[in-house]
Amino acid sequence: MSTPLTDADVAKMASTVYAAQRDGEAIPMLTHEYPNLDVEVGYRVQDAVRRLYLEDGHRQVGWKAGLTSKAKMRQMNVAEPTVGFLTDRMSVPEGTVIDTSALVHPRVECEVAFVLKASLPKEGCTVDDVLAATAYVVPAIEVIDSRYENFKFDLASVIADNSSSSRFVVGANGVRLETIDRTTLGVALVKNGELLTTGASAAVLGDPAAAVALVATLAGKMGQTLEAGMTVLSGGITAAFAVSPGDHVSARFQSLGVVDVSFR
Ligand code: OOG
Ligand code: MG
Repeated sequence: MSTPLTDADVAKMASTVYAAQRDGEAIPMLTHEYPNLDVEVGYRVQDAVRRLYLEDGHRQVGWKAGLTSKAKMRQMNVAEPTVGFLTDRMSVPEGTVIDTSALVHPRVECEVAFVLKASLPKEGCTVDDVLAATAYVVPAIEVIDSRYENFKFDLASVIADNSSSSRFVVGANGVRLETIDRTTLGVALVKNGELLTTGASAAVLGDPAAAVALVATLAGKMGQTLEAGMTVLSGGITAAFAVSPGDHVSARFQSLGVVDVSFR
């Protein structure tokens, strides 16, 4: 029988993940060394990683949903949505050229980002709660970067790695939810002028606001609250695409406008 994981194991896993994120170095999947790592312990590791960021002077600016669309679940072979935290230094202003040498194997995905004007309930958060608490939505590109070798992971390992959070860029124009149909927003993801894929916001749990409600509930289980002023990424609408130095990517959203990012 294998022994249960201890607080010391959680702390050790968190410092391994934190160092890999900081240095942009690939590590073996945590479940190789810790076969007992499950979703519950994965979130304890993620929470410990979050605390290491805060201790190092980073500021939390939001949360994200992961694996909320079939396209993402299929691509990563993981069948359950996850949550992750976003910090000030993950937030990249539009127009910045992201240095890929600081990352392991970055990929881009297009998402609808919600900016909150009120906090969300930690338990039983509903779509109506999300609608009432949202100041506006913005088009976003998330740059994900699994720290695991070959971008391969299982559910518990990706949760421990903060759901592959790395960088994110939001567009300049905030749009009020009342003025759009948030479930039928079309999006075209373009790299170097070539269309990579298209999608619609309904791909995210039928309604990206439902993903935000789920994030509130999952973060709530870690004792955390989605607060006013925070940005919440609702999850990739399509599969994610690898990027290399020299690439330029735009996500062109119906009703929300365009968001761009480049890589060096
Ligand atoms: C996990 C993170 C997924 C999303 O939007 O689905 C994610 C991964 O695919 O590496 O951010
Ligand atoms: Mg994402």
